[in-house]
Amino acid sequence: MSGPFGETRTRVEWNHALIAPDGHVPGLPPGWGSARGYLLISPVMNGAGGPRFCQYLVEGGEGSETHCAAFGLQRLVYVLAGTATLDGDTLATDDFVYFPADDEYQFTAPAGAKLLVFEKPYEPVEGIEPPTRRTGSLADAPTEPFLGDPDAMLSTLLPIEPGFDMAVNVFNFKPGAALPFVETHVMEHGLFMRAGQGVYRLGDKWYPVQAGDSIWMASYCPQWFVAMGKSPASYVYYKDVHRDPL
Ligand code: UGY
Ligand code: MN
Repeated sequence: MSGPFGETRTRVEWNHALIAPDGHVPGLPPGWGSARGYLLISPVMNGAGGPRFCQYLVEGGEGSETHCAAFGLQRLVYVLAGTATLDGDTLATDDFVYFPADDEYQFTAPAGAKLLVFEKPYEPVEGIEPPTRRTGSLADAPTEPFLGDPDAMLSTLLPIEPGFDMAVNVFNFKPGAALPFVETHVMEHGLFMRAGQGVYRLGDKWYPVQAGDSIWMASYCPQWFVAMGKSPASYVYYKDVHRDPL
C-alpha cells in the first residue's frame, strides 16, 4: 500500500518509469478471458514517443485463458510463479513461451500462477524468415558472465538471430554487483524485478528498487544498476533488437 500521505516510489518521467506494486490497478488488453492482471507499460505512457511495446502481469485463476494476441503482435509469456498449460502441455515456474505474430493456441493459467507478458508488433524484413513458436526454460537458456563479470550473469531466452526483433533476457546479480558502466543505447527496455533489491539509475535520478517493481527505459535513457542487500537480485527484461530505427 502507499504511505498514509500518498507516498509511493512510482514515478513516470519523460524517458523512464518506475511502477511499484502499491499503485497497481487491474486492467488487461482484450484476449485474456476474465483473467485479472495489470498493464504496466504501454504506448500510452508519456515519453519520447512512448514505449513501443506492452508489459503486463496476469494472475492465474478461473477464466485466465487466452488464444492469441491482437493482430500482428508477437507475445512472450514468462511464468513467474506456479504453472500454466499450453495446448495440453504444462509450463513450470521459470518456463517461457514465445508466440510469433498471429499464432493461435490454448493457454490457461490456474490459481496461484503469475505470468509476465511482453508484446510487440512484429517488424518483418524482406528476405528474413520470421521466427516460429519457441518454448524454453530459464535453466536451459544460454548464460554468460556479463562483460566478463561472473557476479553479473546474463541469460538470453530467445535466439540472437535477425528474424527476432525482440529479446528477453534474465540478469542475475550477486549483492554488490553492478552494470559496469552507465548504458545509453537505441534499444528500449521493459523490466520486471523478480528477486532482490538494488538501486537503478534512470536518466539523472537514482531509485531504490525491489522485487515486484517494473521499469520502462526509453531509447537513449541513461541506465545503471547496482544490486544491494543480502540476497541476489534478478530481473527479466525486454529489448527491441535487429531493426533499423529509420
Ligand atoms: O541488454 C542491456 O542493454 C542491459 N545490459 N541493460 C540493462 O540491464 N539495463
Ligand atoms: Mn540496457
